[in-house]
Amino acid sequence: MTARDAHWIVGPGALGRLIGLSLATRRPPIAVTLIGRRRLPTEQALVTPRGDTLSVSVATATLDSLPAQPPDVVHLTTKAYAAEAAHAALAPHLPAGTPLVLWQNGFGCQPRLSQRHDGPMLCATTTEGAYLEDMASDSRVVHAGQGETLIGALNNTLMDGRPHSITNELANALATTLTAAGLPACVVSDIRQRLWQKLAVNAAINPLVARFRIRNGQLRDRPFRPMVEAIITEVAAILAAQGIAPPAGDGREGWRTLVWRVVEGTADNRASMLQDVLAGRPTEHEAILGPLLAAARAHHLAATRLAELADWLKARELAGSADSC
Ligand code: KPL
Repeated sequence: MTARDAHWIVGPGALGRLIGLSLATRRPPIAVTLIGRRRLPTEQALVTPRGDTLSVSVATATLDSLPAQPPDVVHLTTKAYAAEAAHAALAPHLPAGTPLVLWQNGFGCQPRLSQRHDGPMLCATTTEGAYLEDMASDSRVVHAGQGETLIGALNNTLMDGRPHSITNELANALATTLTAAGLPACVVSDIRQRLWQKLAVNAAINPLVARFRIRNGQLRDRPFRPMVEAIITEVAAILAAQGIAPPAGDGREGWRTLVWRVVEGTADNRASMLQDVLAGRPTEHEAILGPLLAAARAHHLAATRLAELADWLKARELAGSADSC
């Protein structure tokens, strides 16, 4: 990956726009094309965490009318439930060997796309905070909180166990590029673990705050605190059976520390799933709760609380309304 590479951002929601506009404002700037279902304005604005507004000109396109010039790297930044359809629409137009970076939450589409994509594939998980402002003009993203991005390959070894040099080189180059664009990134050798760790946090926070329409910090109070604790108990047992450890500490205590730290750090946030529910959009429940429930079934473990929340989120979607409480 070089400074002259062309990056396609497919699924330019808040995160995609943050990545695209950060790359495009880098010096020297990187060629970025934002590709969505509808064409976005080419004049975009990025509000930095310090409150400065940067004006950015980028190319834009749609999945139905892609640029003639192929990309050097594709970032798939759609919601998890839309990733596979977007990849299917895109794949016939990509030269074999085009690198793909998946930015989805949860652990659903990543293993499936790693089987399907004809080229090196990286996964990224990020704690950068961003939201779209001024939805009517569709041209302004706010970089609300500085975070950290971890990048790695799901299948990082060759048949003989040696590290795959292309994905390693690519991961290092991408981490350097993102860091230089103001999005600090590191390469990790255990991205599968990292994706599951983020999934565990999302499973303990997102469905509850979406169900009860509360900010993350309200989970610290009754009646929600015992609900979070009960979910952590289920998640800890499932992840122990899956061989996934918390980032620090052991077992249930390690997961408790992680979840409550994130609740504390994001106390004022409206979590992404709550935002989806309030806007009447589908949620990422399949990608976040689906893998946990499948693992619980496989290991014959109880997951009553997780299943109840998944049922509520599914029912809400079937009813086609944001108000089916
Ligand atoms: O990742 C998040 C989300 O909103 O999806 C958390 C960590 C829950 C912060 O709100």
